[in-house]
Formats: sequence, structure tokens, C-alpha cells
Amino acid sequence: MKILVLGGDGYLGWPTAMNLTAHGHEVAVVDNYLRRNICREEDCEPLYEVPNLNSRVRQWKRQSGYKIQIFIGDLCQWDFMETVFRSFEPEAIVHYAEQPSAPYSMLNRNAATLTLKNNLDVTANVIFAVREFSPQAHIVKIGTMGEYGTPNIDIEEGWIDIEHKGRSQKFLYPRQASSLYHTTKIMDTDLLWFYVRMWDLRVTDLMQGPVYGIHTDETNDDPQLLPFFNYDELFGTVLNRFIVQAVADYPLTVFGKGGQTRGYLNIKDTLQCVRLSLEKSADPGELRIFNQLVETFSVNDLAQRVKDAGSGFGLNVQIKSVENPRKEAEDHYYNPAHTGLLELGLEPNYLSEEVLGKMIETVLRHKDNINRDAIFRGVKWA
Ligand code: USQ
Repeated sequence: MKILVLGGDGYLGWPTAMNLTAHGHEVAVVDNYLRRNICREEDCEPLYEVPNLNSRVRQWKRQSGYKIQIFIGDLCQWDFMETVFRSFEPEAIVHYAEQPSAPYSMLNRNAATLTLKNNLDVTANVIFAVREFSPQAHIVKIGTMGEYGTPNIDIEEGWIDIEHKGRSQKFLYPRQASSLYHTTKIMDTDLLWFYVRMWDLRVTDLMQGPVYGIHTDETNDDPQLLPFFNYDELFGTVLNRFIVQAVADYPLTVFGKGGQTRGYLNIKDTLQCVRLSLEKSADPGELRIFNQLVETFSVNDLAQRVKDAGSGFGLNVQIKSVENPRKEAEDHYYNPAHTGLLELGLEPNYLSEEVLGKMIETVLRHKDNINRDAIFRGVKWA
């Protein structure tokens, strides 16, 4: 299949591109290096240097023999989007091209506006481009479990049947996000759902939980192929942060009570989920939603796991609750359904001592690069 990976430079975009080529697909990546530029501006560079897309594509070709096409530009610009679609003629699109950080979206007005504009403009342009140039193409959009928030009832997989005064209808499951970033993902879902109804688009919206991990089947321990790995407060996800904190002898930053529970997955499972969704497309006129997670943990559970794994490496990991910079429930019910991707064939990689150990080993190799000042800056959400 000819697959466009939008946001192909990112933590998930680049590993996805390699993985899809390794499974026989023809891939082009598109990026404007937005995340790299923000990380430079905010002084939160990744743990190790990541070569640019041209270098990574050359390295992957040397390693594997597979080619990847590259388009560098801003997908908010319609002319650029048009050029990409006309030249590549995709059969499917993986849409990761969003400002992905919740804390960054809450930093200040500029960051909020950038997040809103970028995320909605790119999603709208993808929709218009598919309609105009590739109307049969399947859009696989990365949404977030954060769209649902933490309701006091079970979270269904995208949809819920509501009975009201003796009548019933299926609706999108209620969404109430706790950051502006997550809110843009709700808006994306609404846009996609509207145009699915208007134009019979085929869309899969993947409600993903926080991802952790560094290695995938394609990285082969080659430092040139590793994903962009953040551990700072803005762009690092919690488990990746805790591993770096453990190595840096920095007490693990549990926000508030630490009872915040989310659905986690290994980066390898992100790649499986995206590929399985691509290989079994949604139907025309279908907005298919999967909850993309494999197991739930509280922040306290994760901290304890990292502490235990660290002791195997002689690390004396401390855990310290810090005042929560976010406005979120710290003690709540959380029970999301997540059977759809298992039914498509997902074989989960669960969090284990071995997985944590491999992450610690890799981070230890880059210990000297850790910038302790980037670990906690206390971006207040309210
Ligand atoms: N947390 C801590 N200490 C830290 C960092 C985070 O206790 O040092 C807590 C947060 O308060 C939150 C939980 O850990 O309760 C998860 O935080 P996170 O930073 O790993 O995840 P989040 O900001 O929600 O965003 C990440 C990705 C985002 C994705 C989302 C899925 O950056 O792109 O959409 O995970 S979800 O969390 O399910 O909405």
C-alpha cells in the first residue's frame, strides 16, 4: 500500500515509517520539524541527537534496503499539502502531524494558539486533500485517550448507546479533556466525523494512551535509527521521564497523590496498532474508533516499577510527590474498553522488568547528556 506518514520525524512517526516499509508498504514521510524547533526554543532537546530525516532515510536504506520518500514542509499550507498528494498519490494516510504535548499547549497564549491552529489546520487540510485527490484513501488519525478524560463510568470504545425518554441512539462517547492539546484532538474527531457523514470518508481514529519505550524491531540498536526521545516536562511522557530521572538520580516526580490512572502501551504496540488499522481499512462512511492501550497503571504503580527495576542496576531510586502543576483528578475510577485492536490481531508487549531494564541500559549510555533543569519546570495548568 502507498502510505503517507504525516509527522514522520516524530517519536512515533519515524518508527512507524520504518516498520511499514519492513512490512512491504511504500512509504513517504512528511514533516516541518515543528517539534525539533519547539524543543530548541524551549531548551528541552531530546536525550541524544537525532539525525535529520534525510540522514535517517539514508541510514535505513543502508541497513534494510528499503526506501522512504521525504517531503519537508508545513501541512497547514494548502499548496504544500496539494504537492504532496499529487506527487505521492497515497492509498492511506497516517496523521501524526500535530503538536503532541499537553503541557506545551498550556504554557502560554502563543503555545496555545500554535497548538490550536496547527492541529486543526492540518486535520482540515488532510480531509480536503483526501476528498480532492484520493477519495478512496483511508485516514488513520492518532487521537488520544485524553479525549474522554476520567469519567466516573466505564469508557467505551468511541461510541455509546444512549436511551432517553424511551428512544435511543448511538453517539460519540462523551468527551471532556483536561488540556488544550487534548481538546484539539476532540475537535479533530468532530471534524472527521462531520466529513465522514458528508463525504463518506474512511477514517480510523486511534485513541492512544501514553506511550513508552525506545526500541522497536527496526531500530536494531543502531543509534542513528532511534526515535526522538524526550524526557523533559513538556514533551516527555511519564514513564520515559521516570526512567531518565532514575538514571540521573533525580527523585521521580509523582504529581500530587499519584493515583492518576491511564492506559499505557509500548512503542512497539503503537506500530502494530497503526499497521493493523491500515491493513484492515475502515469502510467508506465509517468513523472507526479504537482505544489504543494495553494495560492501565497509576503514576504510583509506574514509579514503584521503575524503582524496582532501577535497583537491579544499583540505582537507589527515590520517589517524591511534587505539587501537581496540572489540574486533573488524582484519585478516580478508570475502566476503558480496549478489545477492538486485539480483535484485529494486536499481540501486546506488556511492561516487564526486562523492558524497563533495556530502557535503563540505553538511557545509562546517554547519562551525560541529561539536562536536569529540563526535568521539572512546573508549567501551571490553572
Ligand atoms: N505525570 C506525573 N509526573 C510526571 C509526568 C506526568 O505524575 O513527571 C502524570 C500526569 O500528571 C498524568 C500522567 O502522569 O496524570 C500521564 O502524563 P503524561 O505526561 O505521560 O501524558 P499526557 O500529558 O496525558 O500526554 C501523553 C502524550 C499525548 C497523548 C497522551 C495520552 O504526550 O500525546 O495523547 O499521553 S493520554 O494521557 O491518555 O491522554
